[in-house]
Amino acid sequence: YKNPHYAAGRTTMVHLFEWKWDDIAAECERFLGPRGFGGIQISPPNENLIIWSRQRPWWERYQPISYRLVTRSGNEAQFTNMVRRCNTAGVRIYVDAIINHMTGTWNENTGTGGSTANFGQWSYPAVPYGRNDFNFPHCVISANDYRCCPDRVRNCELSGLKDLNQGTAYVRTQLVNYMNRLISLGVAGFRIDAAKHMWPGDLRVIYDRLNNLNTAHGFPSGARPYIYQEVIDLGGEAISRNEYTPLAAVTEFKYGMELSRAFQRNNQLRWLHNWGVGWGLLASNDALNFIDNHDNQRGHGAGGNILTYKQAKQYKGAIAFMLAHPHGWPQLMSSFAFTNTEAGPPMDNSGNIISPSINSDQSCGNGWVCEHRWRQIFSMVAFRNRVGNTALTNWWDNGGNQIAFCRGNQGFVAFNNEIWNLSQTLQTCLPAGNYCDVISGTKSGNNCTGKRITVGSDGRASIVLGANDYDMVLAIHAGPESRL
Ligand code: QV4
Ligand code: CA
Repeated sequence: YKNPHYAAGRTTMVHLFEWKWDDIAAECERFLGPRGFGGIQISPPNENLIIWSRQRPWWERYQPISYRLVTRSGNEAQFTNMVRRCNTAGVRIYVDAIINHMTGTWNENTGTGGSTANFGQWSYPAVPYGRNDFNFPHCVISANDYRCCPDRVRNCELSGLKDLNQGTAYVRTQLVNYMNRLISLGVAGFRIDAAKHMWPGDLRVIYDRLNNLNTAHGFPSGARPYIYQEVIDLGGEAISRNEYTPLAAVTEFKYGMELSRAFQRNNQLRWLHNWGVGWGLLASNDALNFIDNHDNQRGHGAGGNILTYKQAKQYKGAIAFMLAHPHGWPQLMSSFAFTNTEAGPPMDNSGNIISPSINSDQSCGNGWVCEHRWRQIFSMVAFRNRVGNTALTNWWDNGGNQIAFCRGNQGFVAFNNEIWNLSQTLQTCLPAGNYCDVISGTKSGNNCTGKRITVGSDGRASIVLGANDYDMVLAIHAGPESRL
C-alpha cells in the first residue's frame, strides 16, 4: 500500500482542492500530464450534506450522507470520464476517503445528490446505515482525550460527526464496496481521512479486502492501491503514527511544520544538512510529505504557523527544498484564495463552483491560486523527476541561511534565506556546459529568460542569489528544461 504507482519517471502529486471533475480532466490533458505530474488528490467524491446555513463552507464535504458519486465537483459520469482521461495523460487519481464518520447534526438534511438523513435516528437510508452501525454509547472527543484516551479518540465523535463502527461486518462491507467501486473506475489509491480515529486492526481488514488496481487503466497486474493515512502526531499524543505505518503510508505533518519554521527564519537552513529521519521524520517510503494542506493552511487541524501561498517567497523556497530533497513522497497544495477560513470555493448564487480561468501567462483566475502552475513550483517537479533516486551530495552552507547541494550528477540547487547576497563559486556536480536556472526563468530555444549558469570542466559554477531577488532559490539540472 506504499507504492503510488505513478507512471514511469513521475514523482509528485498535487491536491486540487475543491476542483470540479471536468476541470481536472482538462488540467490533466493541458498541463499536469505534459508537465510530468504524477497524480492528484481530489476532494471527497461521495455525496455530502449541503450546509447553506454556513454559506456552503469547504468543510461540508467532510460530512458524508451517502456513497453516491454526486457532489459539487460533478456526478458519476463526470468522475468516470475524469479518471479515464487523467490516467491516459499519465496522471493518477487519489480519493480523499471519509470512512470514519457521516454528518453532524444540522437543521438542513439534504445531500448534494438529493439523499436525506434523519440525524436523531442515526439514519442514512441512501447507504443504508442505522443506529447499530455507529459506536455506542454516544460520546464526543474532547481536547484532553488526545493525550489520555485512545479508545475515546477512536470510538467517540470527532466534532460531533456521527461515528461509524468499523468493527462490524456490515459497515466494513459498505466501506469496502465504496472503495472497490472507485478502484474499478481506475483510481490509484486513497487518503484515509481521520485515520487516527479508527482502529488499526479494523483498517487492516478493510485494506486487505480492497481489489487490485484496474489493469484496464494501465496499472500492472497485482498492484495494490496506494494508501496514505491522515494521522496528526507531532508528539505528545496518546495515539502514535507508528501504530499506522505497519499498515500503509502516513501524512508527515512534521515536514511542513519544520520547513515552515526554517524558511521563516526561525531556524537556520544549515541545520537541514541531515533533514530526514535524523529530524524525527517518518521513514522515507512511509512519508506523504507536504508543506501546507487544506486544514493547516487555514488554521484547522494541526500545525500553527504554516507557510502558504500568502507568503509566496518563503513558501516557494520551502516547496523547492521539498522537491529537491530525496526524502519521502511529496504532495503539493493547489488552493482557492481565501480570507475567511470557513469559506468554500468560488461559487455562484446557486452554490455552483466557478471554474478556474486560465490567463495568458498560464496562471489561474476566478479566485483560484493554482500554486501548481507557478513556474518556480512546476519547474521543481521536473527537477525531481529528472534527478530520480540519485543521492544528495556536496552539501554546502555558509554557517547560516545559505545552502546548496547536488543530486548525483543530475541536479544542483542553492538557497539564500539571508538578508545579504549569496555570491559563491560552488560545485554543481553537473557536466560542463551552459544551463538555464529554472526558477528565475525558462529555456526558450538556446536562450534563457532567467539566470544563465556556466558550469566549468571541474563542475564548478559562479552562483549569485541576491537577497532582494524575486526568489531565494536557484536550480539547474541535466534535463532538457534546463540544459542549454
Ligand atoms: C460543531 C461543534 C462541535 C459539536 C458539533 C455538534 O464544533 O463541538 O459537537 O457542532 O454537531 C464542522 C464544523 C464544526 C462542527 C462539525 C460538525 O467546523 O464546528 O462541530 O462540522 O457538524 C473538516 C473541518 C471541521 C469540520 C469537518 C466536518 O476541519 O471543522 O467540522 O470538516 O465538516 C483533528 C483530526 C483530523 C482532522 C482535523 C481537522 O484528528 O482527522 O482534526 N482532519 C480531517 C480533515 C478535515 C475534516 C475532518 C478530518 C473530518 O482533514 O478537513 O474536518 O472529516 O486533528
Ligand atoms: Ca471513530
